Amino acid sequence: IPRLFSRHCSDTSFPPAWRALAERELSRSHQPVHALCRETEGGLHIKPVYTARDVPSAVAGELPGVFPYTRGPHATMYTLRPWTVRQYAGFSTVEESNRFYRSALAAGQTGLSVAFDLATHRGYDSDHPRVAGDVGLAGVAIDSVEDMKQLFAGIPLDTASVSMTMNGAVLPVLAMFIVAAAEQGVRPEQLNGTIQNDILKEYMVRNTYIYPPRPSLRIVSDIMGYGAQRLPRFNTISVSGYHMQEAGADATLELGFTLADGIEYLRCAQQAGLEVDQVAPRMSFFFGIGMPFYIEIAKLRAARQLWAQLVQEQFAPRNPRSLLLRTHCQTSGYSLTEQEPLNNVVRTTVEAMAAILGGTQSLHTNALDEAIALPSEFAARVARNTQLILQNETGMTWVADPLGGSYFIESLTAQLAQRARALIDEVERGGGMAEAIAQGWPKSRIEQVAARRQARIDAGEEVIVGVNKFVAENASSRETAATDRNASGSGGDVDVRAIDAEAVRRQQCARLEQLRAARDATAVRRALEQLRTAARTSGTNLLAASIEAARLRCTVGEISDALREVFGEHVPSGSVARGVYRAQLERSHTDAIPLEHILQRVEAFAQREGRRPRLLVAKVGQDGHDRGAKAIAAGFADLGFDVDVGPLFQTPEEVVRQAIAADVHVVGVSSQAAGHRTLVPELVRLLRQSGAHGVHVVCGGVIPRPDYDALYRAGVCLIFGPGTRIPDAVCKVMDVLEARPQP
Ligand code: SCD
Repeated sequence: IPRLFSRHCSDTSFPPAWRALAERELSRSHQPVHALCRETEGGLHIKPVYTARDVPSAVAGELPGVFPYTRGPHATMYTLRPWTVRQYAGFSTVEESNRFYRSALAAGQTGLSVAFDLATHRGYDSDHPRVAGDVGLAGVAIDSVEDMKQLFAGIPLDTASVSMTMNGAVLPVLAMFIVAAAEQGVRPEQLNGTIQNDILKEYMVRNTYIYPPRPSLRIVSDIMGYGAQRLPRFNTISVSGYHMQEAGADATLELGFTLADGIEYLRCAQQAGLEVDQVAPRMSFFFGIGMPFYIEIAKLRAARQLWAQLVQEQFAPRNPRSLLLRTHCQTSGYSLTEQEPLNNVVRTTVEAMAAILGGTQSLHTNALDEAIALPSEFAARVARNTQLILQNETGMTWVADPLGGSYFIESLTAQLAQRARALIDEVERGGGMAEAIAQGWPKSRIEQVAARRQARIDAGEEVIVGVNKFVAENASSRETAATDRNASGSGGDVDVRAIDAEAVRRQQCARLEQLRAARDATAVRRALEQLRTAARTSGTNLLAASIEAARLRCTVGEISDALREVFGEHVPSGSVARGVYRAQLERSHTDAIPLEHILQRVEAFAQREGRRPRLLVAKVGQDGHDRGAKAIAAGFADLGFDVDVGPLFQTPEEVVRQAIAADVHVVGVSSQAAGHRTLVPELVRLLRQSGAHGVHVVCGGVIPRPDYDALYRAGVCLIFGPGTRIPDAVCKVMDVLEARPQP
């Protein structure tokens, strides 16, 4: 949190006795007491001391398990049952992931959480040409019920609590889960777990959508409707703020937009003829927990309070369970650094403590190597043990809401609730969250905050230990050029998990072939036709139709394609937050960045070449994580480049076509999901084949050091790891451009 002088600290903000003492202590540094007040980037005001006068009067009577549930959804909280240790995992094949889940449960994990690969997320079978670089990489590949059965082999689905993060291809995946359970002898009524099924935030930040918003919202309410009838123990939606935080949202934006999404889903369910008490008790939430410790604790408390009040006001439920906000939390991936990865254990522990003190129901703690690659077995064990230590060794479970009544935490909770409420009111006045998303303003507000924060980090105003301050002496430059490839960064000293993506894809393709040969082709055709008919007409539940299709061994791709034919596909519009990054840098007045020099260098290039250096920021494969790409685009544009931002989910051929059409100097590929290994070499090859020899390819994102050599050999000229300052990246790219022969 930056320390800023806050105009909101008035003379009456402090008790006179404290003020006198503070003034005496400050006299040596000639500072006023106001200098100790802070205003966070998100606009929260933090004073150096709090007293009973700062606590809203209503707080005194609040109890855990009692409206408005600020202090927790249950009266006894962890004293009766601690939070669920639920680590999000999934990689390569179903056999590998199944082995991992079983060993995690044996080692103390209490819930499962499945990560699917990007091909599955986007509703493609593993043999589809668009997903050649994505199968089995950022999660497990699922093509059919047979895969799903294997994923849970030996795991009894009537007792295991399973969360599945799926939004785009939510129908086939949930259907296959229900069928796999049935073939284990478990009825839908016995299933307990959660499906994410939160499509609104996909359009805003996460990008694993398939269909346009309207039919997607129908899918959400069909799933809630089916759940109300058949899945009494299953949470049919997990309304997620986590991804907003990862995309750059501050606490107020995350809280406000997430709860506004929740309200929109309840309205959707109501419009589909469901009662609030049929769906709200099985809605759950999901928040990200970053490093601002107190703010994150207050955020969870404010979330429960606001949700209970909003649902009470707008839907007047009869069942008090409809008012409970129950949540999963995940520590922040964005807060992790490639440099000195062991520091990440400390960061994750602090974040986990905030989630626990905030009263989460379920928790994922990130692995120390997640800024570098998919978690290794070792890193996953440390992450799990972090929770087990907190749960078993510290006494953190002894008391319900241990910070309840803290002057500061109660005051901060009230402040956050008030700010988020103002944002929710703004959304509601504009017609609700679906309308706001259609207009695009929540996304651009998050992107602006992200660009400003990137500038503050680049200027060293926000400290990240080992990255922009207290850098280890032996740490090399993070931007490693092809000519400097022996430099080993400090991120290189942990083993990373490598996945043989080609082998996974071959195995999945062989399985698909077998499946298609063995099933009843006529029944499959009929089931897919029924699904299309259900999609065309309202009133037939799409999950019920998908379950029948899954039972007959239709694949994820086939079910998704049947719906694509009727619903079409969502086409996102690209945006870049221009001007924000540079304005923040200028405000920072930092000597660390030679802003004028960089601008002059770019200008000189433009004079010489007759046009500005032009960069195409590209995302290849099904990797929709675009915070890095957006930050790069905003920063380069503000430092003088002409910047094109390519659409998401491109094939290498499509990127090459756009690069040539726009006549760019540089293609910058941002990779967060390991697709770079196959897709980037292919991209360079196609560029060369097209005769575009002068176009340079640079890469950035989560790229493990062991991959660097192969990328350089393939023709990539620069690789930028996490933590790279944008001005440094601009200078490196300018070095390359200036070294070219003059036109
Ligand atoms: C618990 N219970 C209590 C109690 N504590 N009852 C009385 N007194 C107490 N003190 C009861 C609950 O009511 C419930 O029973 C049961 O015990 C289980 O507790 P729970 O609190 O519901 O816990 P859990 O089953 O773990 O469910 C937690 C959530 C659930 C509700 C939050 O939705 C969940 O697990 N979500 C996880 C989502 C997830 O993993 N997402 C990963 C996302 P009843 O049920 O009978 O009431 C990953 C992701 O997106 C990563 C990023 C990316 O990919 O982009």
